[in-house]
Amino acid sequence: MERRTQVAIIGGGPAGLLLAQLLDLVSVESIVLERQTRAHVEARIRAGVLEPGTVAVLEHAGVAARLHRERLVHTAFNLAFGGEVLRIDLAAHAGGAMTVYGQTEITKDLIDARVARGASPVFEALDVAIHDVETASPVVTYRKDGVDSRIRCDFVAGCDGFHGVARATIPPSVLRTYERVYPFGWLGILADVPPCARELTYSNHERGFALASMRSATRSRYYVQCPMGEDLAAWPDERIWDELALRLGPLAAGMARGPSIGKGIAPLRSFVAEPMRHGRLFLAGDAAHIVPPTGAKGLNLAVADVSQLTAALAAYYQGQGTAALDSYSAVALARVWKAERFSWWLTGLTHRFPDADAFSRKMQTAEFEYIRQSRAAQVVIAENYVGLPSPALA
Ligand code: RFL
Ligand code: PHB
Repeated sequence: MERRTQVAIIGGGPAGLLLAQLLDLVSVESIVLERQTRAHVEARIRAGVLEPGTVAVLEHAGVAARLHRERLVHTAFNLAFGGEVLRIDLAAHAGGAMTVYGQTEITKDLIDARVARGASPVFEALDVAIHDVETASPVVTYRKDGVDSRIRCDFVAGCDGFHGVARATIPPSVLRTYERVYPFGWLGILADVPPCARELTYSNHERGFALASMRSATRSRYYVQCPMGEDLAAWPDERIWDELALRLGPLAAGMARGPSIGKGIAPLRSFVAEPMRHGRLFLAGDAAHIVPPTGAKGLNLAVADVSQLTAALAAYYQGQGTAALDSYSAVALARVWKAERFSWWLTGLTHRFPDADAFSRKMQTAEFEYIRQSRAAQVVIAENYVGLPSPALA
């Protein structure tokens, strides 16, 4: 079977689904190919904290009604270090607030919106392969239910995450990658218990980093730093709760414990692929870049990428030429590298590195002390956390 569309989108995560939804609004046709089942995509537990700019894009896309009903708005978060807690006031220092609303819920809202428009993603699309992106007429092939299919298109959007096929389509001679793998991971637990505090706390403790987060007034999300390659079986719920109690200290005094409804270990990595475009293939989201979750930037970057890509494709189809498509990679990378820097820096401040010597520890302490005393330093953190302005999206 052969079909034709304007943009073939590989990956039905938040980047791919939102791109399809935004393209609809500018009358550009697309087809989303997703390897997993709908149930699998809707069950993945990932991000939880959205920048104001991300919320604005979701509003524009017409998928923010439930978000507005159910979200929590946070005007500050806490940094804890050596028993001291410092509140970073996002409203006072950056005039903004973060939205707490799970990526899982955004994904469900986006799939519902696509289905309502009669444009459901193709789930369980296997063996997706991208061909001829250096020509004016790329082709994407895949197999579903044992049937081989082809999509002829004008452009391909690679929104298939870090382990997808899109980035691997770009010849190694063209692609340059930059990477830092951290010697630890985050062990996350989700539980239907009220959060221990109203705001998020990132804690640097001698036993390792801990994060107290949430999804709602009745659902908590916590993380603890664990060694790389750790076995989840070594972490029964009680061990995680005990570790959180130690690492969060007095903040966890009122921490309610309960059975986990989701648990997993995520490695920490910084990664950027340059350029984010090859011929008629455009990469967006985790397919092009990964940040350690410490700055809560991954999903926000994915949303910024597809928002920019939509504007560039709309300009092309409205007869304004290829200038915005041609500058997509450079403009996106300028934004990406700043988020990479912030995520890397906040990871360095808040985690215990196994190879850290006494000097490195003193540097961490001095840095925290400086932030505590300096309004300017707090402003820097706040403006990065709520998201730097992105002129291309204005
Ligand atoms: P995704 O979500 O990985 O989606 C990619 C989709 O592509 C599909 N796919 C394929 N489909 C067809 N053919 C193939 N060959 C395919 N290969 C893959 C996959 O099944 C999937 O459905 O990438 P996307 O859309 O770019 O979205 C990126 C975000 O998911 C990611 O950046 C965030 O989750 C990162 N992140 C956070 N970001 C934030 O902004 N704020 C946070 O608070 C935050 N916390 C987190 C996070 C990520 C975490 N983990 C698990 C890595 C916390 C954690 C623990
Ligand atoms: C989350 O709630 O999952 C979360 C919050 C803040 C982060 C990362 C993850 O920096």
